[in-house]
Amino acid sequence: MPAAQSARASATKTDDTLLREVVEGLSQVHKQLPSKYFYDSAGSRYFDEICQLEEYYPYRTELAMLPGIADDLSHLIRDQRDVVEFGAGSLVKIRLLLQHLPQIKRLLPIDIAGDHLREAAAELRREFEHLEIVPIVADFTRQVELPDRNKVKKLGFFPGSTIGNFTPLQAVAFLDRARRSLGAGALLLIGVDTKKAPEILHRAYNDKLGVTAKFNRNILTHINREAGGDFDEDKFDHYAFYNPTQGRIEMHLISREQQVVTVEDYQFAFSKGENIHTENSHKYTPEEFLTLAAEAGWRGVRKWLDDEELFCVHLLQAGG
Ligand code: AVI
Repeated sequence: MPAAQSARASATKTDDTLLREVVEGLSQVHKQLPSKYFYDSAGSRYFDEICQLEEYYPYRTELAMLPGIADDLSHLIRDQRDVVEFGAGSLVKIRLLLQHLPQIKRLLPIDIAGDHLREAAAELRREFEHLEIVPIVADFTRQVELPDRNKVKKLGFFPGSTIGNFTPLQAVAFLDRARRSLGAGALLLIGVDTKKAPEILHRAYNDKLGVTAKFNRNILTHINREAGGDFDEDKFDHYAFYNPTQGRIEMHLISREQQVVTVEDYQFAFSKGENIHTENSHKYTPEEFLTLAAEAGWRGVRKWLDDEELFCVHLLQAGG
């Protein structure tokens, strides 16, 4: 099963935080909701389904690239390293690296969803008996203290182009924190979705089966449950498009009618056609991404693109 991996980065910490962030987002002139709230258990299942869709190329493209990349890494990385996966989820992609990198003796997977992470780690232990696995239950978007930071060098792993769900400013901040967490001499292997023909992007976020639409609307049901809301999913349409000026897919929910929605003690009025901005998914040319990474103190060592240049995996080294 593919993982609803890293994107569940900083899912619900406390209901208070969720309520505060939801109220803040819906109080803006242009209403918005944090995309991390897609990932309750139904949302994680929808995301797993998205990864299996014919139209959603990022997951399968990166997955197909990883064995070759791992093979190259086995020549590039000679020293012993801990691997640190950010937003590890079900630990699906890491297997493809571990199979080719026997010099990796320890894995530090970071994820906010503790039970899920511990189960996935137990399963992985059965497959890779030589491997020490130390699950770290934490919000990887914050600074995370890693064991033996300056004793054993680290290889960070951040697949899936989850970096694209941050704004460019947030992406630089994340990359900067990751560099400091990983310590001196760190490497980071990171998957980044590329800029491409808008039709390909449009299809990927407007699939025929309507799974992405369900995924998008489910954020409302999640909010109803966790923050005492009364959203009716059926009164909102999924709308996703590529914004070439910003270089990103934007996902929105559009109110089908004039309505008032209650969340706890707060009321939010929607006019017919009004939108809630639920997600950005930024796309970067390899050059644009390397410029961004450089701002956070990383330099590019090597990059891998698939034949159709749909997806790029970068190997970065700490210290510009
Ligand atoms: C998790 N993240 C990289 C996905 C993306 O493509 O931005 C989330 C997603 N949203 C709609 N489909 C998939």
